[in-house]
Amino acid sequence: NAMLSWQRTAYHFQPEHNWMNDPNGPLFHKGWYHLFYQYNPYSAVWGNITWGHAVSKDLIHWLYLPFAMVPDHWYDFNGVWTGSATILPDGQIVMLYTGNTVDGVQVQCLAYPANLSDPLLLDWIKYPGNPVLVPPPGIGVEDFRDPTTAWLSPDRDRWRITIGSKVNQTGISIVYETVDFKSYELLDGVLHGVPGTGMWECVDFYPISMTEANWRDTSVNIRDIKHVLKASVKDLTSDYYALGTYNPFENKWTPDDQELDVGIGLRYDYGKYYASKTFFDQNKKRRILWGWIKETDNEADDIMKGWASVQSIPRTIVFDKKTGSNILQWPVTEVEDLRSEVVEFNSVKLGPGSIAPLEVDTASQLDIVALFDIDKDAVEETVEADVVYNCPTNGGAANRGKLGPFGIVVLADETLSEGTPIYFYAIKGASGEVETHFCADELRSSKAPEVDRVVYGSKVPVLNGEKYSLRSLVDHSIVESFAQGGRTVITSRIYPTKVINGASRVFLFNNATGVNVTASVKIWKMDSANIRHFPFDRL
Ligand code: DQQ
Repeated sequence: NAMLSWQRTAYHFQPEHNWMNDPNGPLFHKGWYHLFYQYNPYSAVWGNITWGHAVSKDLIHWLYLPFAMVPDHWYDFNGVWTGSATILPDGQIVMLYTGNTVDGVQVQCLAYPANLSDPLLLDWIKYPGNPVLVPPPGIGVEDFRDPTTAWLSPDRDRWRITIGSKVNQTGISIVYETVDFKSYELLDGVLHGVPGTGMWECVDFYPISMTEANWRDTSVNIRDIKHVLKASVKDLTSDYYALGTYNPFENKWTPDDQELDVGIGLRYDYGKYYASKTFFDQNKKRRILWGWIKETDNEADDIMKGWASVQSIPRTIVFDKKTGSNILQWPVTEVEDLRSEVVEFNSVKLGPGSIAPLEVDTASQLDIVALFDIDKDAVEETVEADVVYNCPTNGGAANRGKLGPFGIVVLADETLSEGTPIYFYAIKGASGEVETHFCADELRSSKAPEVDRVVYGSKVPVLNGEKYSLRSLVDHSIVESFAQGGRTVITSRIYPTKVINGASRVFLFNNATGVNVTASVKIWKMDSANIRHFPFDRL
């Protein structure tokens, strides 16, 4: 089936065959970036969870390695589940992961590389004393998983980790202290909890510098630092984060803004994105975020394709100094090495209700950067009654307002019978304030019968003097879109039926009724990444 094979991505990481989910234990060691991932060796649906393993020099081109860990002990017989790596000051690598036991109990297990001098870290030893942690009193045996990277206690003589759980419907993160990663002490209270959010999976906890672009390792805790707490909220299948302050003496993290707490406030990504994990890249002094992007077609198609899921392009994370209230996510600069031919469209005028095709051939692998200016006088004169806008429920790009929507349409066919608009929608309330939303509309993305077709999105801060700016990475069935330098991000899985290689189109549009828009766009064709098996025979 040509359509199904067209959907395979060209520069996003995915295994050759079968099912993949969460990224696990990312780390940099002796010149190589390592990615481990939840993997089913036998089929394109979830099960038999094993740790897949791949390495890269640049986070873009990858070499598949043999499995790092398989479910072969009583304590992980039902799955070698998600875990994280910690690099100790002496260079040792500690891997903690969740084992799902023969009886379906979630326990934490320790593993380490057999040979640290091997840059590929091919062999992993499971600690003979596993499991190192079992669910504590009061915690359900199926609600105790996904240990984080460890950070140092204030005296720097003990390590701390946190593990996601829930009590009734309150999502929580539990903290343990350890010296040797073999025996642990449960700390009083919880790092944080939010009522009503349910089970917290894949908790992540790390410092973010408010002043420096360069990153700090996970253990730093000084004044110009905030801490990010992220939970993958199972009931909402979404990754929520919040900025806050960590008090290590009290074992407490407090959000900056109660109303933007974990699970009720900001999301890393307003599209399809889950079970993410960061690591500190000591090679380039930056924090990098990985995330799992699930299919939104149906299981039968996944089985026919023979694969399911991709990983996002790794993103750097920094604090947004301008707003002070969010992080910025941006594709690692290495992805720009895949850019080849570029086409530029400068100052394209888009009157209300207009659409302009952009001459780009083979539009299925692209890096698009677009800037939009809207007519200031028209904005001044616009008075809207107090409009409430919400991307998912306001009818997508066909719904016209005075100041939006305007943006791009990707993965479209010539006649626009299929296409996915990525756009801004500005509204001016009675107060005079302009509020902007960033959305991705899948309603007409595919004529296939059984795929999700939703509108994603959320608000995005657009500050005085800023243009509206977006960047979209298009790679066959995935589009990752970043607004205002990465303040709001949306990942879409799209399954066009009309677009076969070479025939896909990009359009600019302005569907606002009351404003002229001027657009400037740069579009790079993206080469395919080299993702293949490690050539052991040539060693
Ligand atoms: N996936 C893993 C769990 C984790 C979940 C199992 C999140 O450890 O909680 O494959 O997607």
